[in-house]
Amino acid sequence: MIPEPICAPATPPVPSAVALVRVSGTGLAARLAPLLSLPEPRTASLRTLRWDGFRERALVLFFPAPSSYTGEDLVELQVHGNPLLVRRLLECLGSLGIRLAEPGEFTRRALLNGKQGLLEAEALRDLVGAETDTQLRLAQARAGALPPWLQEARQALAPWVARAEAAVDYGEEEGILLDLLALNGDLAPVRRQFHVEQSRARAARHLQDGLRLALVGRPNSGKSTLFNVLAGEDRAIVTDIPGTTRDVLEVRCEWRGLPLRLYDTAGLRDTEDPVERLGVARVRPVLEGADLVLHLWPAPDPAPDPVLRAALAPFPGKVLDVRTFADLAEAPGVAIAAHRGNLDALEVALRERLLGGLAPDACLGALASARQVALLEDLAHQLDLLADLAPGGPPELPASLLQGAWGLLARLTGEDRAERTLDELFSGFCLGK
Ligand SMILES: Nc1nc2c(ncn2[C@@H]2O[C@H](COP(=O)(O)OP(=O)(O)OP(=O)(O)O)[C@@H](O)[C@H]2O)c(=O)[nH]1
Ligand SMILES: [Mg+2]
Repeated sequence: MIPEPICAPATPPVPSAVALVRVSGTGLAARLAPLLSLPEPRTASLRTLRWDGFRERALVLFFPAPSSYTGEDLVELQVHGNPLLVRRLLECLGSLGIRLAEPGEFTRRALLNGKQGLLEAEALRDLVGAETDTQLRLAQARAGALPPWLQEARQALAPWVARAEAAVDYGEEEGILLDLLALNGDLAPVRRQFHVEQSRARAARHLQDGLRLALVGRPNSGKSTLFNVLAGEDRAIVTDIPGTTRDVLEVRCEWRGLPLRLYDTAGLRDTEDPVERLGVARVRPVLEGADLVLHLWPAPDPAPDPVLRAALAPFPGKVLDVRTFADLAEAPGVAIAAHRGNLDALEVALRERLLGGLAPDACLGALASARQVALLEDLAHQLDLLADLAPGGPPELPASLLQGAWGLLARLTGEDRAERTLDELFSGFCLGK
């Protein structure tokens, strides 16, 4: 069945110099004939579009199938950037039997027509959504073809999947055995690579999402000062009056190559002030959502505040003690003086805790979406189970592990074309992509 032709604005609906409308489908020359005659392929040409009493000069580009983004005929119309004009033009296209595209439908067609792989399409979604330099670089590094290590894994696995299947099906009659030692020897480099990629992917995933850091501490422990220095702007009010911050403030920023989502909170303490109490009550959900809770504990304080200790007790794995006011006293561990820009210890600690010690650049090209990271974890686990099998057993178990790994690999690269994966992916796209 030939898919219906689709159209969509590729630029946002705000007044601007130029708006771009894309059309994709089969046989667009005939379909668009009432509106315009298509120019030479890949040559920008001026055309006057006439419909319903409108008369619009448009710059037109035509990419005939299959050499286009979608693999179908693709036409791009550049018109004046007036949202009303674009709406009327889309209505005119509708009257020619060209319907409005769903979000991501152009890319979906590119995928189905083999113009793009699933990993590429996911990188594209992340590229469009990137908010910091590091996120942009990460998405761009993933935008190419299948990573070589995935191709190598596929090549290494393929013959063993076939051999294991043969051993299960014909083992007894034909005497075909599965040599588990040779198998695991052969797959050892793949397994090692999976482990490397796993750490890279976990770190890349954090960078992709932005590291969620909650700043907590007793009143006047320097939370807002640190918040402002990391954000690179004076967002939070800083005073020497305890209880200055009463609400949760959020800022997204990039600090030393680390995309951060920072949450400044009210100092946790028992207080009679009703406004401050409300602020304290709002801290808990922030703690629950954070990747890491920075517990600011002024270096001159001999012990942390007991109210705070109790509040942080339910989150043992994700609290990092940060000693502030390190200019006033010595303290072990991560010690900083934010108002002097002395933050190196914090940078090291964040990389260690959240990126497994990797530098952001070391994550370039790594898998990064939640879907990809989850599949990679399963894949690595499958090969680990295989490596742990004792030799001499029946071939069914290794065969099913190999089959499992093979299936996961196909899901990861999108070869299995699962509709659910595609629906999930494209729901995150914007119109006209
Ligand atoms: N000497 C020194 N002073 C600091 C440091 N960090 C913050 N201060 C000062 O300590 C005071 C309190 O800082 P804030 O950042 O407002 O502290 P806070 O934890 O946000 O306080 P609340 O919002 O009231 O809970 C301000 O006068 C800051 O200038 C530091 O590392 N060294
Ligand atoms: Mg504050």
